Amino acid sequence: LYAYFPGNPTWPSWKRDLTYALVSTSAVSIDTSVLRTVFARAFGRWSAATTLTFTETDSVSDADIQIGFYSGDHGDEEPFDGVLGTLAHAFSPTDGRFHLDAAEQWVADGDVTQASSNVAVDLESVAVHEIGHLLGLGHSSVEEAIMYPTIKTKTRKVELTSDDVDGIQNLY
Ligand code: TQI
Ligand code: ZN
Ligand code: ZN
Repeated sequence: LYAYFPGNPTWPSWKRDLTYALVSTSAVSIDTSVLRTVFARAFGRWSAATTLTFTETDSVSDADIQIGFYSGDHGDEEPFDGVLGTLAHAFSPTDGRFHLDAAEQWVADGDVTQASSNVAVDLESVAVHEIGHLLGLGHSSVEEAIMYPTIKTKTRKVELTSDDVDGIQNLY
């Protein structure tokens, strides 16, 4: 079953059209255009299940959600840890911070299940999970769910399950 954060924080009911900005991508070797496509696809999976919309903006200060790649200590209380371990984190509504560990071997297009490296991580899979947190979902007990708390490396898991959909539809 899906879960929420303590107190069930959500984006307010007057804000159903959310914006996001890519604020720090220089620490990762993926083209910005490719990153844009991957994040747009990940947000699209949640907008398809709700009345929420997500639009990329160039104005970082106006963006509801700020996405960036960082390594090690990066100014919050949760430093990244190098290859594997923590891959990314996002904060509950309405914080909007979504950070990814620049030390991971992110796969943004290709097929992660065919990667020669054992530490390749599928960017879209992690993004779909972290967007769930940004919107107010905690971790699910359903192993197939996007919001389940573990994922195997070299796995692509991007389709919302009925558990994820029930969870988000009961919030929005
Ligand atoms: N990052 C953890 C996660 O997103 C960070 C975290 C732990 C967290 N507890 C939390 C975030 C509670 C919000 C609320 O779950 S992670 C997965 C998964 C991670 C893990 O790097 O371990 C994914 C990031 F679920 F697959 F294991 C993305 Cl998809
Ligand atoms: Zn962070
Ligand atoms: Zn999580």
